[in-house]
Amino acid sequence: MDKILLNGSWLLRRVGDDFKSVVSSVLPGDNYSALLSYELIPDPYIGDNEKSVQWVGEQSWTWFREFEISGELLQHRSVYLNIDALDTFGEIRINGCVACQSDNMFKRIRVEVRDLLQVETNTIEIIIQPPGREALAESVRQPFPLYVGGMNKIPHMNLIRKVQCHAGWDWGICLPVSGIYGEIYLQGVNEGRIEHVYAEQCHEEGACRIKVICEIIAEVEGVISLCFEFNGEIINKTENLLAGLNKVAADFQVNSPELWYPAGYGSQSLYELKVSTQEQVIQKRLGLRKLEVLSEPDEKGRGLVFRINGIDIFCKGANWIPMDALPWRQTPDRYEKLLGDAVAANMNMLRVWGGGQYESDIFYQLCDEKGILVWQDFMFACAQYPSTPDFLENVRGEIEYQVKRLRHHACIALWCGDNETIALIRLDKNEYRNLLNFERLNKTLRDTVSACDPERTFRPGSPCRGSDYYEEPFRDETQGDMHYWGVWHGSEGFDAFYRVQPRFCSEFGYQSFPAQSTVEWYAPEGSRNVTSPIMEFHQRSGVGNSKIVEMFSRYFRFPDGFANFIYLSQVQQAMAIKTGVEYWRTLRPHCMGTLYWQLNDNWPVASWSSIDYFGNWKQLHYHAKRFYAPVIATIIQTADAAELWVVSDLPRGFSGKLAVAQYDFAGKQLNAFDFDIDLDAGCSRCIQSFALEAFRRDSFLTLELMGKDMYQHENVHFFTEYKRCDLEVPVIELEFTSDHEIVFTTDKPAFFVFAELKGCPAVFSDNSFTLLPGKAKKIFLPEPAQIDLPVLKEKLTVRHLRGSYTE
Ligand code: BMA
Repeated sequence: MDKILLNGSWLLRRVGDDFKSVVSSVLPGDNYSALLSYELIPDPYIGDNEKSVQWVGEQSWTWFREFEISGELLQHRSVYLNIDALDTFGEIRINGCVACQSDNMFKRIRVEVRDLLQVETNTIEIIIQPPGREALAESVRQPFPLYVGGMNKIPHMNLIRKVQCHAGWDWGICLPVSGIYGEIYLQGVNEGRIEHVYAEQCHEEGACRIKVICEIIAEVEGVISLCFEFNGEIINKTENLLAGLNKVAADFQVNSPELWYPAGYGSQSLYELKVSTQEQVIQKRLGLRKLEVLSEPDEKGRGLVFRINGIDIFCKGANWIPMDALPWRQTPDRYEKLLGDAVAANMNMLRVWGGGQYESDIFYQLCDEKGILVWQDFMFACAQYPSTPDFLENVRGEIEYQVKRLRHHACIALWCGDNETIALIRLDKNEYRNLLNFERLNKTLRDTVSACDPERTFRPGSPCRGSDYYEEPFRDETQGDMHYWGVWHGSEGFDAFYRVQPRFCSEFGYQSFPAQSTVEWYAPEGSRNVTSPIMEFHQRSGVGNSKIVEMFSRYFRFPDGFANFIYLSQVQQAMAIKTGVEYWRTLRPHCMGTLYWQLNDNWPVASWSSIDYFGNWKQLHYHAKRFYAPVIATIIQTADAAELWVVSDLPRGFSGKLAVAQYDFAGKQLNAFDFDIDLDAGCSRCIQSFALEAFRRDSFLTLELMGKDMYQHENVHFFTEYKRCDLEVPVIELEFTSDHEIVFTTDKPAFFVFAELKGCPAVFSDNSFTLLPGKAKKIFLPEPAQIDLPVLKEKLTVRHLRGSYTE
């Protein structure tokens, strides 16, 4: 027996309580989730329960369990304890003796414990201190005050190495959880312990050379036998080890490799890698691809281009935040679903945002499998961070561990220092001191990346102009990545997107409310009004609701009632992001990426997400599927012209037909134009510029793109704000042709037709679409809904724009 898993059932007790108040806590897991499963606290996501559960985060907690070991394990020269993540300030005791202490949840714990163990029954106890108390204590040790930003509810959160949004955010609940995540085990080794396995790739014409590197830590000098297996080839190595860190490498070559591509560009072939000693086996999967991140100066400034296997990728995606504020609920099936939803909306990149967490292995494995490139921030966001020697050393260990853990993943495209911390430097009059403070930490990040993963690019932060300098990061359209918040924080109209031409927009967003059923879940009857205290409690942006309402008044007729308010907020959000993305896609190759803020929620809340906490696709996500499609047609409307554009991200040519038709609101066709389309790989072209005066304002255009290979894309354009259009009242009829197929017909044009299944996060084949008279629309629930037809009919609600107001 070389390895003993300690995951599973532990006992949890509040420090100071007697043994009667023990509950069982399944690890990996957290204290809030354990208490919730015993109904010792109310569900923090409902109503304003968050307020009444803060005490949990203010206490110290002890996890305890017994385990048996055999004499055989103790025969090993070394037995170490592994804990993938301990959140955060913990002391680990084995049989009553302190094994180690922790202060950084982003660092793996590995500690020698053989001398603390005994044959047969042992005890392990992990005591975790309240994070807020530790943060406060840390603040006293700082040489000068650091600006903490406005997002966290717990003071000095920036001083501790814990998920920053555990203390709340402008979309996040404040739940200062404590917990233990990932794998917890004891491992016996005689020769040396494998710390990391990663690989370097060198691509040449028709072949790829792979150097597999195995890092081993030995307690004392010795000899190790290692077996490397890759692509059917086996290399055995016997090496002398010195005490401390050793590296053993094996070289492979794959001729005519099946290359790994991001989604939409080719397949995601993965090669199995296995490295083993007598006691340890490490298995990984490698995607072979040539990754280049280009930011060379050009005539406009400096772009940001991800080139994979020689193809310049237009990065389409969103920002990713932790999937749940309760870590216990971050389960593999939810990762699978959410990442599947990203790919289903034609995304090929996600940015793991710096206020959250380095994700668990399953996230990156799925991104490898699904072809999602990962822009990986390091975990610093919206605050100033310390640069004391202790802090830098702590962070250096964290970055080394995370980079070596993750660097074998084909999906990781970039290491990025932080989210928006540079911007805060100017908020303080001590600009030089703060700049030096920033640079010390950032240099530590950069130096650690170049030592641990020299193959990849490091950028100091997001946004920033380039790898080596950082001034004026937010509004630079000529260089690097940009966070554009003019629409939303800047209260500009959607046309403002047309006045910005980013090289790569890594953040821009617009808020909406979650699905009706989600709102009803957290807001009890009596509070279903957007400005009721509970609804405002589930809106964490102080300006959120007023911005939504104010923008309604610019574009829409005011909605009737609560349900239409929620519905219209989603229409508005979808229109905002669609406007930005479609315009910026026409700018390629000037602009080569759009990642909207944000893909997901970590609790049920009004936010910028396109998928709500329960997995319901908001209307934005259905629009994303269309506006992120590989080939699109769109109208860019200027002061006097309606420009018809087609954009293709395909790595090969595209040919097909584009049918443009003009209708009035009664559904009468006024005009029709047909175009033959022939596009080169990865290009954008203005097909025609129509004089705007040629079009009546009380009409709309439909664009239907049909490729020779059955490819289809549809779009709709209005010439003026929706509120100025006298839409006719449509009568929409539904025919249920099976339990997962519905045919929609209408007598008048209907816009943003949106079907929802109450209480069931079903994803429809299409939604939030335009329905025209004489053109039936068939919608599928992808899997047989497993709902009886009568129940399906009862649970289905259908809304549309004209139905959201009376007149
Ligand atoms: C961005 C993010 C987050 C924030 C969002 C909305 O800049 O980095 O910090 O949640 O804005 O305000």
